[in-house]
Amino acid sequence: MKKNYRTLAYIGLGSNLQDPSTQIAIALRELALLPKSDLQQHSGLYLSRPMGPPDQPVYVNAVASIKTHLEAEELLNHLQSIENKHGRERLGEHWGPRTLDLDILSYGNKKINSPRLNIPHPGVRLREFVLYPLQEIDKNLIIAGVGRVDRLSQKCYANGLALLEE
Ligand code: A4P
Ligand code: MG
Repeated sequence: MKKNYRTLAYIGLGSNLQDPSTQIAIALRELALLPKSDLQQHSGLYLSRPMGPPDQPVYVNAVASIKTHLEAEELLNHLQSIENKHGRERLGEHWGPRTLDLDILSYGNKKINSPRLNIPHPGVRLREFVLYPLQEIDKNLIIAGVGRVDRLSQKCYANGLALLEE
């Protein structure tokens, strides 16, 4: 029998190379074209200080929500092929610069710890460039096993995070 329930998933987008705002704007259009999925909402674009090596350009970050019939691993495959289309190179530097990074922040209420996936994403509770945009699109959001996004963002230093004008 065909499965007809859909999972609400949140995706984090980040870029700090090759015109980051355009990379994110294009990626949002690509998320809207994912198979078996509907884009629900996306946040504005935020300028954020690099987490990790400081000698890299500032980031543009955003988040989006989708409703999807894709399994989490299938969704990851699609997100990685979008990253690759944006010329993503993996040069081995931990938290180094990138044209496009797409992370699955949460996938319904599921907890997944597999060799390819950690869900909820372990960085959610600590990252201003994830929590503030999540709060923008859903101030009542609770991420299972992580907590209420409004409370977490209150506790999270904004670190100069700035919403970009349209
Ligand atoms: N993986 C496991 N769980 C997930 C998940 N929930 N979503 C695995 C996506 N991927 C997940 O990712 C490495 C592997 O993580 C994947 O193959 C997948 O199987 P990657 O994209 O190749 O490498 P990465 O992104 O460099 O690794 P990492 O440690 O996940 O980095 P993050 O957490 O993505 O952070 N500063 C600012 N201001 N803004 C940013 O967006 N991003 C990073 C990268 C560093 N500094 C930043 C930002
Ligand atoms: Mg990543």
